[in-house]
Parts: sequence; structure tokens; C-alpha cells
Amino acid sequence: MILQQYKIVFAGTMGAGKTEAIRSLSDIPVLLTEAFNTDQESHAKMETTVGIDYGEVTLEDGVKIGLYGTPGQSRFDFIWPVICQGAIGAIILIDHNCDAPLQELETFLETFQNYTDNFAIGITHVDVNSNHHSLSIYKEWLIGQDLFCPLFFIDARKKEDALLLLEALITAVEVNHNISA
Ligand SMILES: Nc1nc2c(ncn2[C@@H]2O[C@H](COP(=O)(O)OP(=O)(O)O)[C@@H](O)[C@H]2O)c(=O)[nH]1
Ligand SMILES: [Mg+2]
Repeated sequence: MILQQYKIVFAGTMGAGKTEAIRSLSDIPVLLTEAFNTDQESHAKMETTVGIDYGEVTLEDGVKIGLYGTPGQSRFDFIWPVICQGAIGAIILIDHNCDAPLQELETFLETFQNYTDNFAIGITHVDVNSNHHSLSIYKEWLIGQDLFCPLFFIDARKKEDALLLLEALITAVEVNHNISA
């Protein structure tokens, strides 16, 4: 058997559910790994290490996927290119109840488009009915941008929701790269 391991990165707003989604999916206890700032040039003062979540899931077909959670705050943005190295795609999680969810989505997509072409978007916390944003804003925005990537409303605490997003991303990778099973 050929062992294949892929890498997927979770990005998105603070508290959106990145750690929780990795926890829901992972077959192993989620690890918090430390990464050191390798980009002293643009963040010379940042000498601390940064915590990255790490989990693993093996899909039914035996493909093993490494799940990497990035720190959400932009002050850690120097670490994103490092984490994204070799990743097949990114899952962007946006908390529907944050102040400006659409702008956040736009910013994360713009940033991570530098590192990968494959995305799946999960809008979280839609069960918490504390804001006035309509759910249709995301789809309308994607259509307006001519961006066709999978978009789901999920609860990161539910394994089936997180799995749906993961499988949508893998399908997007296969479609974008013309891979047939
Ligand atoms: N109500 C609700 N809580 C959620 C949802 N997704 C995640 N959470 C919770 O939100 C909190 C923050 O999630 P966490 O994974 O730590 O966010 P991170 O900063 O993106 O890693 C945790 O208590 C999660 O259990 C959701 O869809 N709805
Ligand atoms: Mg986290």
C-alpha cells in the first residue's frame, strides 16, 4: 500500500471554531505545536513561538490527512506561509456573529490565495442568533466575485459538519487538478 499524507490548513476568525473542527475530525488527540518566527525581517520584534493545532484523520480510502490550525490574529500572519507550505488546500472558517463577517472572509481568501488555489468555506455559529446579517450575503458575494468554492453553514463541534467541509475541499482539489478516483 502506498502511504499518502496530505496537509490541510484551517484559517479564519478568532473563535470561529478552527481548533474545535480539528478536534471533531482528528483520530488522534489534538496537539498544540509550537512554531518559531522564521520571518525576522517583517516581524523582528516577534520572538515568541506561535501555537499551531495539529490533528490527523484517515479517510475511508486510507488517505491520511494532517490538519493544521493557524492562529487567527493577523499579528501572527508571518506564520501563515510557513504553515501553508505543501498544503493541498485551506478551510476558511468565519464566525457569522463577528462584526464584519464578509470583510473577514474577503481578507482571509485574499491572503490565502497566495498559498493555495483550493478552498472550502465554513460559516460557523449560525445557531447563535445574535446578529442581523443575512445568511445569503456569502453566496451573493461569491457569485459577485466569480468565485466558485464550496460554502457550508456548519457547527464546528459536529464531526459530520467538519467532515462535510473536509470532503468538499478534497473534491475541489480533485476537480481543480483534474484527478479522477
Ligand atoms: N454555538 C456554537 N459554538 C461553536 C461553533 N463552532 C465552534 N464553537 C465554539 O466556539 C468556541 C471557539 O472555538 P475554537 O475552536 O476555540 O475557535 P478558534 O479560535 O477558531 O480555534 C468553542 O467553545 C467552540 O466549541 C458553532 O457553530 N456554534
Ligand atoms: Mg484555536
